[in-house]
Amino acid sequence: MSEEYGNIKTLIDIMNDNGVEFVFFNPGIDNVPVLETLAAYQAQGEKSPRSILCLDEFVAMTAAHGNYMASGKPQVVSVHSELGTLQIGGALHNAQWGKVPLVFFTESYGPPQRTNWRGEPFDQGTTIRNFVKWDHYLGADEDFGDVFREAFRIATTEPYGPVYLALPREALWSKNPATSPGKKKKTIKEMPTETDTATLSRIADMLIMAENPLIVAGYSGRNLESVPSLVALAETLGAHVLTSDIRVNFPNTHPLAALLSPTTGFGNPLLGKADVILAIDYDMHYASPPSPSLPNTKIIHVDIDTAKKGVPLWGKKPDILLKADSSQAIPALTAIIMRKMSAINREQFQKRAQASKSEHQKLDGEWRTLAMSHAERKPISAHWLSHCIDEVIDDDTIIVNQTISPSTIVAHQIHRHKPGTLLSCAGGCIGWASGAALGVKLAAPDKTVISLMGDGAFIYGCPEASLWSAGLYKAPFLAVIYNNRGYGAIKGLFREKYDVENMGADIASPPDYSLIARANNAYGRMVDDPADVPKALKDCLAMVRGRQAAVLDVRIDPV
Ligand SMILES: Cc1ncc(C[n+]2csc(CCOP(=O)(O)OP(=O)(O)O)c2C)c(N)n1
Repeated sequence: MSEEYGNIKTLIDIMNDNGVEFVFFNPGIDNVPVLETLAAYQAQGEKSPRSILCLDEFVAMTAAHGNYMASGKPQVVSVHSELGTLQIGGALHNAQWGKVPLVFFTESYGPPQRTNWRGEPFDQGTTIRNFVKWDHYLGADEDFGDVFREAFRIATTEPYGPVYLALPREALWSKNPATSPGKKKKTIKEMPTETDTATLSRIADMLIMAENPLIVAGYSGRNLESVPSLVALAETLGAHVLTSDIRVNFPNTHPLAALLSPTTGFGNPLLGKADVILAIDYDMHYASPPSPSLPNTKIIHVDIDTAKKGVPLWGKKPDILLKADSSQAIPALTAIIMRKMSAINREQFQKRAQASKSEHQKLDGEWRTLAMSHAERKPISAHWLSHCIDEVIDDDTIIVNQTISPSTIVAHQIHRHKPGTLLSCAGGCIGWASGAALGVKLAAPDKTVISLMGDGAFIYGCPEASLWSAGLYKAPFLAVIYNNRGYGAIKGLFREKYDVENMGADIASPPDYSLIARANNAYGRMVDDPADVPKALKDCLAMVRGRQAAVLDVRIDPV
């Protein structure tokens, strides 16, 4: 056991206290003591997180993001100074939007007297300040353990988010003895947010009175028990639920799940019909509202994050804003509604639910019929590919999804009802799915993990780095590429908004992605015939179950 690095031993104690299981890292010179000490702990079977080498920092951050989504546990990322920090890039934006409780640290870089172009002292934290909850440079007079404990406290206080520490070399290489547990400052645990029953009672009244209530859920499914409790709330009210694809918030197989028709354009028409919208844990980030609500629609917003950093909700303020932990608020609200509603209400809500059931069956059938009608269509359609994936997966398979232009198709053709079996990226940085799948598989080794992405996303995601780590750490996943040979979403936008047909954004003569897989000890396959898709998927999954990662490059219809 390396006795020398006292601060690192303190750090390992703190990570153990916080339930950290992995340190996703890429080395610099100054995190060597961390890596060496972790290796020594592991060699001696002492409790410590496992270090996971990622050959690109983007993958380290993304794997941590995926690991949190599947495990719910705090994460640690360690990379080289400002250079590793810059390489993390957009993965940090994704972790911020994904509210990932994460501590990442680097050594500080360059001589202390270094300045920026304004002559100000160089401040490494400015590189990432817009994307974290807190950043800190460890000063000479500060206690290493105190600062790390504070970092974890901030990251794991709701709403969760990433924090960043820049550490001087002397702190990482310090040979002072570890801070003894007796000297440890206590972490202040915040009391859980108590649900405000008076406000819930007002919400219940508003929902009972509503003609067309609509529930919109963003990330409530991060608490797995919230899925059945949201089902109970929706069934009590006979209300539709429109869910984001970030998580399984509500099963898309449930008769009250608000489906689109395959022929409808962007935005769910139910948003324009609802007289009361109950938004739960919902961020509307830079995307514009899917469709405007009625001017008199009442909006109720229940969220652990009510500040929303100035992000508006459909451009209007909610009529009721309740800061609450949705895993407590949802069942509490259902109980109040059940107590308050009359026999007439009950009958009316049941009728509403019944009408939704036949509508749901009709719409679901339309999607299926459309997919089946594409069974022989060339090039392969995204409907057919998604339908084939739906046919081959089991209830426990975890879909890690960052499809862009086919996202609505994926959301309707792939059926997910079990909590935790669909994970998507809340942020906008493309390239998330492969690294996230690596992190998910490390958190859920017994589950089949399938990541879905476009060809653009596959390349942004540093496929060599994620496949390599998947091989080394026996964390195999299947990556399915919806290969439309270009940046479909951007092309679609230009076509629709500016009538530009050719903007030169085709990835014409695409790389052979199956060879990238093979170069990294993964199984690679390319399909361009719709008849081959089911068998290719099965073969890839057989390889994954045999503990080898796989990439299926599906040449789909360019949009
Ligand atoms: C890192 C990054 N670069 C650029 C963009 C802008 N962008 C948004 S969608 C998109 C196209 C992505 O292509 P692909 O993953 O193949 O999906 P497709 O649109 O073809 O379905 C791009 C380039 C982004 N969001 N993130």
